[in-house]
Amino acid sequence: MHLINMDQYILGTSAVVGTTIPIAVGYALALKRQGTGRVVAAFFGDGATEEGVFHESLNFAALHRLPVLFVCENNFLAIHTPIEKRWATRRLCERVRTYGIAAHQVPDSDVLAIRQLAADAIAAMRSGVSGPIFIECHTYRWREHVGPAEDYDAGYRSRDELLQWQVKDPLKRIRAKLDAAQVSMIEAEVEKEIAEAIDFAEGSPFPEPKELYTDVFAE
Ligand SMILES: Cc1ncc(C[n+]2csc(CCOP(=O)(O)OP(=O)(O)O)c2C)c(N)n1
Repeated sequence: MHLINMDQYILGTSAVVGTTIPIAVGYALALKRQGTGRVVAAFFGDGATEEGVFHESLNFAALHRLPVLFVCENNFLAIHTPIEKRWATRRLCERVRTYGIAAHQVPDSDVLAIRQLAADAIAAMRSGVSGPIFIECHTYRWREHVGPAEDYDAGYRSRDELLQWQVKDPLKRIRAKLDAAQVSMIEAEVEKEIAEAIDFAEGSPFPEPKELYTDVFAE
């Protein structure tokens, strides 16, 4: 949360659900006016689509044909409230299309399908053939809303649901496409990166109290 790195084109995240969507649209307006040919990608959950600003942003982006790829990661949950208690219909893509935005749904976490859709969408926006494009990716949250624990005893969903999603686990499926040597190479690289990060964290001093004010105010 709160990560911003303009050098890496990361515009920032926010604790307030949905607020990154208009920021992405505003940035896309600037990019279009500057004639950069660049595209913004905005990622958000199904809960964010319930915010008024989602609809305002979609309408504005469609009207001005702004280069934004909207990616909704729909895990059917907003903290502990399942989608059937929040949406009268699940026709999210249909709602988005009424704004004049092409919308695609990927119901099975197929990462290669998502990659292809995103690549085609970005190429179409870069060449000016298309305005904004929307992708809804169905997915599932294995653990609690925030933190490492499981909460299947909290009463808002069942472990059965998890088991159905674990069958289509995208990591398992993409791993099955690689040969064993590639898998062990990737695993070794990841283990090394994690070990280095832990060493760095444990070897670093605690921050000084004055660090509280670093990057809080514009210079
Ligand atoms: C405007 C606003 N309302 C409520 C919250 C409390 N809240 C934090 S996360 C969350 C659920 C968000 O659900 P979703 O957008 O689907 O994202 P997910 O966590 O499932 O990825 C809520 C309601 C908030 N942070 N901001």
